[in-house]
Amino acid sequence: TEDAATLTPQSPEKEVGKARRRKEDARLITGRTTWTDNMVLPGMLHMSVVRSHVAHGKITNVDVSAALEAPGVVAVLTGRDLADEQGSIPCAWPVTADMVNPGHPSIAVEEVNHVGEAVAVIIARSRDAAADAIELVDVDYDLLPPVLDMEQAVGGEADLCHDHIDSNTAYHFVFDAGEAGTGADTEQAFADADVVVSRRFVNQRLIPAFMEPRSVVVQPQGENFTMWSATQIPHVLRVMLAMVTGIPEHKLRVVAPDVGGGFGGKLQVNPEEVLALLIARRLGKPVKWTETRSESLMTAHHGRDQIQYIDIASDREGNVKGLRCRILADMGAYLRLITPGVPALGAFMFPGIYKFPAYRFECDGIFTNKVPTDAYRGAGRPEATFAVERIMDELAVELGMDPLELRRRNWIRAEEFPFTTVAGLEYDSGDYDAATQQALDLIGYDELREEQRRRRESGDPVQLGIGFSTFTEMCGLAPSRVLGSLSYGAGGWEAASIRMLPTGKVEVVTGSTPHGQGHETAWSQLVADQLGVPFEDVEVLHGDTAVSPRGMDTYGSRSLVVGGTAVVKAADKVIAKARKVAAHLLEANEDDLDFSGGKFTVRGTPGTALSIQEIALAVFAAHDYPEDVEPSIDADATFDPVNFSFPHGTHICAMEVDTDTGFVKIRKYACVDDVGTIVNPLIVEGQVHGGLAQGIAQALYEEAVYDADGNLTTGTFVDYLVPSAADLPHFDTGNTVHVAPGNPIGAKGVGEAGCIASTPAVVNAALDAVRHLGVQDIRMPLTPERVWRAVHQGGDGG
Ligand code: MCN
Repeated sequence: TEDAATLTPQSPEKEVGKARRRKEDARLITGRTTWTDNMVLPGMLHMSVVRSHVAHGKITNVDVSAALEAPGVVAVLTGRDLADEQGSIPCAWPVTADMVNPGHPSIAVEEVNHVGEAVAVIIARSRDAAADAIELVDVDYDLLPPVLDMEQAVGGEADLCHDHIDSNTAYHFVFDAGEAGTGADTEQAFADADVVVSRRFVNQRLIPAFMEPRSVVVQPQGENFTMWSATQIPHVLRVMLAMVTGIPEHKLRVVAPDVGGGFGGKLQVNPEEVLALLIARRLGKPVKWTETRSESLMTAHHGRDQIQYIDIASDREGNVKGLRCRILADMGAYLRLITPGVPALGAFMFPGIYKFPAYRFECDGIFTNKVPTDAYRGAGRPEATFAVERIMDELAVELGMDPLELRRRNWIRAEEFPFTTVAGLEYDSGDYDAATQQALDLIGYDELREEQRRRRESGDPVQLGIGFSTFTEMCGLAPSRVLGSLSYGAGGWEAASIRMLPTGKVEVVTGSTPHGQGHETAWSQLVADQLGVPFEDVEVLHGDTAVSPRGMDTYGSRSLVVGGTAVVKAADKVIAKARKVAAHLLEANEDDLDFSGGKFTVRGTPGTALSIQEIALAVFAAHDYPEDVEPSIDADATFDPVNFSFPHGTHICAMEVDTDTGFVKIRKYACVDDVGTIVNPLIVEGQVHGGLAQGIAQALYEEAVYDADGNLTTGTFVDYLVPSAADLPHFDTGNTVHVAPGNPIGAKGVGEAGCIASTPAVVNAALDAVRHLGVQDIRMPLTPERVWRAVHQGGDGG
């Protein structure tokens, strides 16, 4: 790694590896903190949004006169009123040079392209007054036919999603390993293969469903503006807002106070953020907007939504020969921050952990008159993992092989790392055999197979299935040069600063922006070890562009690998600075000083010691420091690794399927993840649990459904089924540890792993239970009705 720091634990009892309870949790759980919606500013006005109830139409008239008369209403603005200043929200990831981008207005001017699009905003003295006036705004539309089905959208006679663009295809992205020089010719590989299995998988549309709804407050102060927003990306947001509104970046401060979850759903530049800023500027008053839960489900970006045509080629012995993927990816109506890049990122993960000699990936990004899609936990990698882990099972069935045996035959062996895949990625480290063996032991595999056999033989209406997912993923989204070559505008490096305060306490400023991941705790553990100071003496500051001016924020399970390493590097610099002062104070040569447990000692004279915390005070209060040193013990650092990190794991699900009712029940779930060095095992386990909940939810419960007119019919939590803890099984989790060579901590990301891995394990388990009844596929989510139909009527139950 370029200019890597070294992780040198100093305290006698190491903090890294300790299952510390999260120091931020008391305030997060009790709510004794500032969420954006808690903020009340003098003279603050409230914004509500009038939204389109049609999926596609020309706006012929917006009558705001009645709303303007309503009590408490201060202003009502339409798209036309804001047309000159609203700009277009940019898309930061144009995946091809000829990608078609219709632009993304914050508020519709001429035309609406999905239900829920903003057509007017109301500004009132109270939130209730703003909400009540919504129904007083009359909007007339000339209806246009909505484009809702991707396969129809690319058919010959299709209606158009945007009538000023003559196709519904935003881009056609191809990765061909033969052409890239990373693999053999795919067509030839398929022509020469003994067996080819082809499947069409539907990876359904999901809603991120974070706990805290989106919320924004803007305070104008002369030419300056402060925005508080429940966002994952205050740094990126500030840049984008400056570009969209023309407000100079240095006049704009963005603060993400404590944020109640994001899962990729708050990795966005929201139209409402732009609108609140424009209106605060126009009226010279603070403005707040907080969405309702239904607004959130209907208008915050969605995730996934791919139709996948997957072909796998193999010889009779089960040695895979090639993989061919053709993807239709639903963009929704607009290209938002990284909409087009989500499936393109997945392109590199479809081969999974297997040694495919040949690989071709093609993806069409399709416009539909639905809310745009974008990142949702895993962003591109769950879709890829689902496809490859499902098709491996299908091939195993075709070959009459054990699905685990097929995987073993084809996966990268421990001694082959680092391994360059057919997609051109260099996987860093791991041992798939070891993780799998541990997972098999955890779940009690042999007994489960025995039970499966008994149930099958006795014709038990409740059948048992066992499903595998042996996955890897690329995370620690960083290597700037790689991301730059993919035209990816975010990610990359991360920054950190450390300041020793006079009393010896330590302030750590990080560019990452936690919204539930526990960085304050983990970063404190890193710093406590590096500087040899008590864990409690470290305070971690984040999420405010005035406090942490440089940062790339939190997504792509990047924060520990990239941001944590920047913290370690800053700590090394702090120690180097303190060493100079220590040499001066101890009247010794710098080279004769040892630093351990937070103390400098002079080699050979063990009695003389000075702690780094004492040095901080000496510099501040006694003004005692050498001439060539600045009077502060602080340092800035950035880190930009040269590769991604590649956590991996084996997930096994044992599932009961009641063939009479279609009900499924996860009997056991075991997973062994390898995330390299673990900084905090409690946080890691929590991250895996949360990820599993979301991955299992895709398999069993969640789906965003639109009706034939383009209305979201799952617009409440009654219809969009987010599981609670009671719906989920006990998880048996374990770890193997293969350190990541690309960062000094040796860590790999964990924030998305559970979500990426679990979905195919669950679906494979359900299919394993009922294959002998002739079932080939069941469409997600596996509702009782679908399972029952697949068992009793054939097809995928959809
Ligand atoms: N960690 C560790 N040892 C490791 C790896 C990670 O102790 N080997 C710890 C880290 O110190 C950090 C946490 O685990 O406290 C997650 O670290 P990391 O994998 O670096 O992921 P990020 O912090 O970058 O978080 C992003 C990731 C993503 S992409 C989504 S989506 C997601 C997730 O985190 N959204 C979440 N987890 C979430 N958890 C909560 N509560 N809320 C969200 O919105």
